[in-house]
Amino acid sequence: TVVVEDDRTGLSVETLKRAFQDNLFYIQGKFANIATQNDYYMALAYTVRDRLLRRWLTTAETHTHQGVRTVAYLSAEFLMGPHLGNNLISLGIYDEAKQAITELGLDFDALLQQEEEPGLGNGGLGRLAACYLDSMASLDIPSIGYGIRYEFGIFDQDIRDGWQIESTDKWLRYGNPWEISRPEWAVEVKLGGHTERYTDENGRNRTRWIPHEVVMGIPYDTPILGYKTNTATTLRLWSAAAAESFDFAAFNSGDYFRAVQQKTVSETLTKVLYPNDESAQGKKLRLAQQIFFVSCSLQDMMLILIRQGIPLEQFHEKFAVQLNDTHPAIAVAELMRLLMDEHGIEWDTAWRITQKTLSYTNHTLLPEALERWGMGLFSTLLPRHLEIIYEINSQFLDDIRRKFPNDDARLSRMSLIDEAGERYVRMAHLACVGSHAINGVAALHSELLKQDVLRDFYELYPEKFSNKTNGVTPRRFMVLSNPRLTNLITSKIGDGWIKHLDDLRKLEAFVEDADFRQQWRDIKLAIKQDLATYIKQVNGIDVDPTSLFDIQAKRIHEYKRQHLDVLHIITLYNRIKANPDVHITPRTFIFGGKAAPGYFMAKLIIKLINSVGDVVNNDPDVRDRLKVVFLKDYNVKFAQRVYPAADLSEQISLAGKEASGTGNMKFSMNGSLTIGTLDGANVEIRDEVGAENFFLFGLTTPEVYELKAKGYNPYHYYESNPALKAVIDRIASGGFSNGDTNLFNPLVSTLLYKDDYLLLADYQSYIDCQDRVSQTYLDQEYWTRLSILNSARMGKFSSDRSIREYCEDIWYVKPVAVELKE
Ligand code: 26M
Repeated sequence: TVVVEDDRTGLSVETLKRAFQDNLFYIQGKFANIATQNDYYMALAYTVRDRLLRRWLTTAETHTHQGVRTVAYLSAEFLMGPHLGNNLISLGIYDEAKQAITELGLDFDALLQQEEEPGLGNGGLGRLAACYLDSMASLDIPSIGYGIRYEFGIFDQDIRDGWQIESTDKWLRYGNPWEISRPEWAVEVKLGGHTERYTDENGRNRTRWIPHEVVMGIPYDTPILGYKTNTATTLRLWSAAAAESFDFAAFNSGDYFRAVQQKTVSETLTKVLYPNDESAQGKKLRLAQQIFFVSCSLQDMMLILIRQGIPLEQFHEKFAVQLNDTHPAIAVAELMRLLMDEHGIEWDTAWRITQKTLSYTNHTLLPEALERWGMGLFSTLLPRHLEIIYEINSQFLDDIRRKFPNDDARLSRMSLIDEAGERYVRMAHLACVGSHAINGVAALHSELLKQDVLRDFYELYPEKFSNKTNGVTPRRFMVLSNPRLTNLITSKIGDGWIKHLDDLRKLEAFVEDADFRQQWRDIKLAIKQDLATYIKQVNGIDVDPTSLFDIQAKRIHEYKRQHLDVLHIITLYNRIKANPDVHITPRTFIFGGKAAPGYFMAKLIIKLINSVGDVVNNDPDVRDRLKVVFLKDYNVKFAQRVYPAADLSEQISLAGKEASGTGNMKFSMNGSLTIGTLDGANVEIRDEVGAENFFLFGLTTPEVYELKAKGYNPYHYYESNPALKAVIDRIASGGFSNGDTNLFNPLVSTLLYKDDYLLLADYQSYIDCQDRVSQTYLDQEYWTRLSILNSARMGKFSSDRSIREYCEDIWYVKPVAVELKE
């Protein structure tokens, strides 16, 4: 008998080839002889999407019919990375697709590289949201991600003359095969205007909001297929459009141009992602983006219930809404408003529903990153929300008075309104009051929240607080990004570890197997060779793949201390200049990361890295023992190639500043060793891998507090440490700026006279630790053992573990199996 598979669902190589050619013709509208690389990519993408659809629609139907509680993950950012490779892995047809494409005479890896990633996030927070969607789907948790469909994501970074140059990220230029728009489920969002009281038909006093403008939200859905399961959840991103029905007045009066102008104002709302992480400036458009996506999302959830005839009094039984930092914290007031003003529910009931529905994750300890909105701006844009916040605040302050009588200082510290000078709405306080659960993202961070940033809230509601240490998905950051290591691991312990990362412990049995160690080393070397080829192509720099690849890849920020890494490079350079025959373990220093466009000091750090590179890479005395490379335009697609290539991962933030970090986990899983401080999740990584397998340096958090309390004087460290002095002097005297002593002056004087992030205090400890790293690398057998043990002991840092904890302690949701009908 001849069995012919359906072209849209069949998974055999033959069927994949047929479907691919069919899509090239019917979707892209091209004969093969004129098809571009992008046409081929699109044809493959549609071939894969077809194979997701049955699971996707069946998942939605199953969750609806079972009436289960769904997690709604609200995030202003989702940094998804390319979809194609990940979906092939989840479907379990990566090898088949590769064979099909190869047999058609095309370059499969080139097609994967063709995908323009949706860079709809800045860094860690956005990528965490993406890992959590993957884990929720993989664990069969009913879930939906809600966010913003920015037309321009995080800017593209170029380097010119050593400086960062930004350009717009036109990710939608060639279309997006992964999304389906659902204009029939559009909703309206109000902005501005004023409020009015009225009496409803039942004689109750109600409030009505007469907005200044109305914007439409159009949902765009992307399927999120779990790994080797039938569950495919949804990422629903909102795009702003003009409400056609709204400015009728302008149309009717014949003011066609004003009506069209109004349209462009509406559509600017979701034009662009704000590129600053870790600093909150009160921009009106940013607040408009927040209320826009939050209101769209909450209305959408309500419509889902209303369509099924479920009363909104059960809202909290059907949805657990997670607030990814304070960016969606306006949800507290918006959920209250929708329940009361739009659906007639009484305050007390609405408040119970709101608190039971919402929970809040904090991602930062930096004071400058805490969001607050100026009262003028807030009341102009959200007059009704301000009234609701005042009422929440008045009841909240009464609560505090009952529990802490006669404590005015506490009242003003905790109030939702900052009244110290100019008045502000404090979004973290709103999130804490309106949620039943508050969590930090690593053990240390959660402790510091309780002792410091949210101390008053902890004293008032200790039961709300918990820790949920971040995790990352091993599907994208091992299986997809490191196929060679994946195959080696699977050949030894089977493939169960991909869903149960704790199983990696079984690798420990092979640490003493010299053959296995050789294979492990060979793989690392091959990956480093690939990256060296890329570096040669893009940066024009020759790097030695056998040298120690020392990588720091993350957003550029003073607290992350990329410039401490640079101080180490210059220290080694000085040793060489003092004695060219000095023994140096050859190293390649690799940096990647974007600076916020308005963050001058971060941009100057990029310039410094490139300037030091120019000198070190070209000085014959160095004899190629040191190379410094800045990889431009670091993004998820590129990160996947970088993590597997590292020998050493730099996690060197000042203790008490990095909430968790997640790059630290991705490097370590791929067999990199870590040099790091006791900050964020580094503490837990070190606990897991063992202190003897982790290069620790630097002050602890209590030591940092102590030093600052007694009066920190960076200049003292400069004066009393000749090596450090020589490093700073070389920068200051123009050693990396052709004698120009002005260029790096802002950096030098900040270090000498301010040094908020204690680089000079941690310098010697860092250098000593780096010297131990260099020594250790000389014994390749020993290094390999440590590398294997690092991977083997990273099970805890799967985002599957994090999601299980959220489900258990915060969301109260259980897995739901999805059965595919014939
Ligand atoms: C705020 C206001 C206006 C514009 C942008 C922002 C903003 C955007 C992103 C502020 C912060 C943003 O991200 C912060 C972030 O990425 N934090 C990181 O979160 C990770 C996941 O929990 C942690 O691992 C990192 O330690 C933490 O820095």
